[in-house]
Formats: sequence, structure tokens, C-alpha cells
Amino acid sequence: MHLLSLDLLTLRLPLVSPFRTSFGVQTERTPLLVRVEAAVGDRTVVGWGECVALPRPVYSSEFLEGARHVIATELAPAIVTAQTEGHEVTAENVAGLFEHVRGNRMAKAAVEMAVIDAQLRASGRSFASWLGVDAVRVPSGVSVGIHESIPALLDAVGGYLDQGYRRVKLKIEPGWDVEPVRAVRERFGDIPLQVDANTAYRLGDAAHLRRLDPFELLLIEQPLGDEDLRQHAVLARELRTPVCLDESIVSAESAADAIALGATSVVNVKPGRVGGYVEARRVHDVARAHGIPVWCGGMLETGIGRAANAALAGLPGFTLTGDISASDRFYREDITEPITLDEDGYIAIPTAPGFGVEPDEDRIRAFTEHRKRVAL
Ligand code: OSB
Ligand code: MG
Repeated sequence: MHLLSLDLLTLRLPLVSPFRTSFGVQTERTPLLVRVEAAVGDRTVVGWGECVALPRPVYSSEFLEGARHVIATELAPAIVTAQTEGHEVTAENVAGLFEHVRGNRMAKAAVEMAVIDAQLRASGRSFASWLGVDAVRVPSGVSVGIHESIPALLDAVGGYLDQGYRRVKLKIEPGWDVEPVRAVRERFGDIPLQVDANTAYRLGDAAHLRRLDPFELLLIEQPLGDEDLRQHAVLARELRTPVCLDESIVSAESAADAIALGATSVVNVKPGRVGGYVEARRVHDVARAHGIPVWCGGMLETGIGRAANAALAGLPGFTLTGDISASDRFYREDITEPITLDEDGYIAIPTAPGFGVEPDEDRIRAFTEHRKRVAL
């Protein structure tokens, strides 16, 4: 496979409702799509990737314009250099071409995705098959933002349960934690329920967070800062609720460190956060070797990332329900055919070549704010 071109498309997609977390409110998403064209024999194939960086560096240090810049000025040139030197760029080796660039994992993941998709479309193979996934569907969980009031939250959760979601995650922050959890438990009983703080607490809040213990949550996600592994280990010993890290886990190595320290007893795997699907699989493998369950996180992906995540979540260590919801959880109109829930609240793992969904180029054009071609 010889890569011919790389296009960077910045889209603006309105959300069906505002999504509030402890770090801010999102009313739209601005996905950065990577579109590559590659020559395979005498054919040209297209591959798509999606960058999950937010517009501002409030979830992690990465942000949309930074990711776009790094792809254009560092990652695409690394592909050019490799190809000029006669090396073939593949799904298996592309992440390795970016090792000299520090961090910027979401940018790297997006380019790796486009290369994976192109290569698998060229060979007619599904992403699930490439990963060695036998599962045909994965259970679907929903992440529920911070609401204006408890009644509004209960309405939202009730609506998602009616749609069939199999697990609910509540976003929490100081002032919106024990009471919303209590209200959801009182109204909906012992549904699979977990919470996500996105770093909103400090170790000194341990006694307060212990008040969540009676509600038998599946886990509390990232209560403390992203660099606070030792403090998470201390906190984990003070809580009955299992601690699960998200922001802190940026590689298989950091996952191994967090597990060894006792900072996490569950791991949220987000391919963008760890630098791509190959690394995400390594995180899964390390966790599995330690008997640590993992689940697939989400970043409000379009159908492209959602389809890829569904396949990843088919790996055997993904024993907890992930944040892979239907397209209509966030978007009135997706840029691929919509990802939907089946009658049991599961999402089908695509079987078509590549990520197995068809980005609609007309619809993409309609949502595109900015497009730039990078020479390869
Ligand atoms: O912490 O998991 C998170 C969305 C954006 C940034 C961070 C997070 C989230 C979510 C949404 O919780 C998950 C989803 O895509 O459904
Ligand atoms: Mg999270």
C-alpha cells in the first residue's frame, strides 16, 4: 500500500442536547477527520480516521488545532519520509513512525485509524477480524451529563433506559454527586450504574466520596487529577467503590504502573487517549494479564470512531459495558449510517471491510468548516 494523499477535515456537528461534565459544557462537536487515499496495485482505496481532541485542552492537554497542526507538520511528513526511504506504511507499523513525536496521542490515533481503514478496505477484511474479535455485538452504555435539576436528570435517565441502554454513567462534580446518585437509585433500583468525575476532586474529599459507597456503584471514574497515580492508590484504599482511571492512562506502560500501584482496579480504554488502536489493544492485554477488567470509553465519536470502538470492545477483556451508545444519543444525523441499538440494548460489531461503515461524503461536505490537503 502506498499512501497518496491525506486530507484534514474539520466538521461542526450540533449535539441533540448540551453535554455537561465537570470540565465544561459541549453543545456541538468539531471532529477532525483524516481521509487518506492509497494505491494498492492498480486500485485506489480511501481510509477514514477521526481525531477525538476537544477544541480546548480541558480534558487532556491536546486540542483540535494542535492535533491538526501536528498531523500536518509532523505525522504526515513522517509518512513521506518512510515512503521515500522505500518502507511500506501499514496498519501494523504506522504508530511506530510517530515515536519521535512526544505525546499528541489523539493526533497519532487519528492517522493510524485512516491507515488501518484503508489497508483493511483494500484487503476486504473487517477491523474485528484484524483484531481477532469473534463477538458479534457489544452491550451499550450511556454517559449522562450534569443536569439543571434532579427531576431533569431522572427524565433523561428514564428515557435512556426506555431505549434499552444496559448501563448508566452519571457525570459528577462537587455539588452534584451523592444526591443525583441517590435519586437515580431510588427511582430506577439496582440498574448497572457508575459515575465519572473527570478529575474534579482532591484526596481531601475521600470522606465525602465514601458517601457513595452505599449505592453499590460499578466504579468511580477518574476522581483525582490525571497525574495523581499515588493519590488514587491512597483513595482507592479508602473507598469501597472501585476506582477506574481514564485521563491518567495514556499507554500500556502507564496502565501497568497504575495497576501495580493499586491506583486502579478497572481501566477505561480510549484509543485516542492512548495513541491508537494498536496501543489500546496493548492496554487491554496488560490489564487482562493482571485480571483487571476494561471497558471502552467514548469521546462523542461519529459513526467512524463508534464503529471502530464497537469492534475493539469485542476483545475478551472488555467485560464491562462501554460508553458506546447509538448515534442518536448525540447526533440527529451522523456522517455514516447511524449506529443503533438492537432490541437487547447491544450494538452490532460491523463486519464490512475496514471499520465497516460508509462515511457519506456529501453529508461530510455539508458539515465541513475547513479542509486542508497535506502533500504525501
Ligand atoms: O470522561 O469519558 C469521559 C466525553 C468527552 C470527554 C470525556 C468523556 C466523555 C464521556 C462521553 O463520558 C462518552 C461517550 O462518548 O458517550
Ligand atoms: Mg471519563
